[in-house]
Amino acid sequence: MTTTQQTIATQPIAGQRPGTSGLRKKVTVFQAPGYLENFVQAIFDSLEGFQGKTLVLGGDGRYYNDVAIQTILRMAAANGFGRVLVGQHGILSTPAASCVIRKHQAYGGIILSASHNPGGPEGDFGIKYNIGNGGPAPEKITEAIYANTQKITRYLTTVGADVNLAVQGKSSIGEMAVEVIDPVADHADLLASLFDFERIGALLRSGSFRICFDAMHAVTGPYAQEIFVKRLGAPAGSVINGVPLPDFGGGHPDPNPTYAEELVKVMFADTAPDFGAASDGDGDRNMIVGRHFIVTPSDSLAVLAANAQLVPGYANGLKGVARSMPTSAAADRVAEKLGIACYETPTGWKFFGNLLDAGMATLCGEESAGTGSDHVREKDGVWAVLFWLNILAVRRESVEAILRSHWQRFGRNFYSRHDYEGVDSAVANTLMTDLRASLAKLPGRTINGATIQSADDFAYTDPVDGSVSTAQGVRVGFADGSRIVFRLSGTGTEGATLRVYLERYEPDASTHGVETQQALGGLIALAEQLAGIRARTGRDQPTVIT
Ligand code: VG1
Ligand code: CO
Repeated sequence: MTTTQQTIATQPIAGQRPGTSGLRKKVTVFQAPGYLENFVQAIFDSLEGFQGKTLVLGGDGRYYNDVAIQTILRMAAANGFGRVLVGQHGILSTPAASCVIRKHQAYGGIILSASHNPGGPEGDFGIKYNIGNGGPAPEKITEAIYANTQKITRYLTTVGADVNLAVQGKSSIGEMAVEVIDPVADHADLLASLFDFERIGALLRSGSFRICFDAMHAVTGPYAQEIFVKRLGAPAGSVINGVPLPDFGGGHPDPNPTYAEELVKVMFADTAPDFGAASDGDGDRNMIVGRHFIVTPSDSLAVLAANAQLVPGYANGLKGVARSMPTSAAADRVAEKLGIACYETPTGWKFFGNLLDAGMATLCGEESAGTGSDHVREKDGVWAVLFWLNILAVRRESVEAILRSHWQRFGRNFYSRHDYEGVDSAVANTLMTDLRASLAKLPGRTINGATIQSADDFAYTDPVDGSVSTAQGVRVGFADGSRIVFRLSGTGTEGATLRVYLERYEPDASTHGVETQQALGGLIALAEQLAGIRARTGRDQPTVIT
């Protein structure tokens, strides 16, 4: 292909600081001239020694994915990459991209996704950079990228025809090779090496155990089809909303009881299947539902850790577990029984990378429905579903029975997250500033009969490289071990989202059946007293409760 390299003059664009997981903005913002190009060039300018090396490229298939991929291919060629591995149709789920980076020893990868945020021309778009271990770039790199966006003067690109992404195969842009790869195969093979596909397949084909996987018209459709239907033999109707659409069918691809309404309906019907699951826009989250029973993500992590020895890939035991700070301590209790370490990190998968690389943790999880292991360096939705299916195939008990016996053994961490979405940014920031200012005076105070034992703004020192991350969320701990955490989302694109995380430990099995919001009623009232959410935001209830 004939190509001409071009250097295009540009100017810094404000607001290109990556958040919890990459840069996320409205599609219309990304469509502005130079917006995507500036950020991509800022990524390349923050890297060293990639000349001639391999870049992995793909996204969740949302609106603008196809346009952005062609732009990035041209820029990668002009910047001197030797080869790009790009998913067919521009598709790669986030965990699959991580898998491909690792398997093909790429220099790094660019993933196009705004994950659980809605898509379409009026929706969101996102981009993030992953390093050679397959995981999200650490803060040191994301901050360097941001610094570059503030001083950028030019970007490099090439002029030439688009690469045909519809068919797998090799082509080139100038000196750079382009390989359009099967987006599913590498990831499916890796998962097949970890789980007992024979046993899971036998269960799914038995006719006495039915599953429903809701791909929410997002990226996991093809992965679920290949793995659950083709390789494991589940009946075709086991995957619903399996065709990826640029606008996710108008839905909100966030697998929680509010947005995965259709799955919840199926799983609470009289004729409900035995097991239900959903994943998000880019395939890294998972929601696990039993018959008439929703599993909270924090409990799910704890159950996986407690049953890991039943799964071939983890039968030799876990090196440790790690959870994000706002995730419940259910996993800590399992780790304690297993005699392994449990690490507490800030929100966002990038903080697990060092622990996984150093062999300090095997399983990681977040309360936001992310679970994963050292098989890749991202959370992995289909992996979590297979882990559950493997446990179910061995134990042959219902999801609910497994949870109830888990609580009996370890006690129950009642847990809920209340999100207030689209709050005025200034109001949300003042709320957090005021909370932070009140922290020093809180310990020792008694409110509504509850004594505050500790109060701080979570700071994390990475045990591997010593890097420090501050202001990661306000924590208020009570004398009975209960906890409230307040933080602002770093993935939203409209105003601010206030997240309030509530947790109470209950050892007494006779009260484990109490409805969660009721069990947390006292804490919900305390959160209101501490932060004044109603008066400040004008909201009398959260937008989403998970
Ligand atoms: C949210 C979740 C966090 C997760 C992040 C990316 O971040 O709380 O646990 O790692 O999304 O997930 P925040 O800053 O909005 O709370 V994904 O699946 O959207 O890439
Ligand atoms: Co996601």
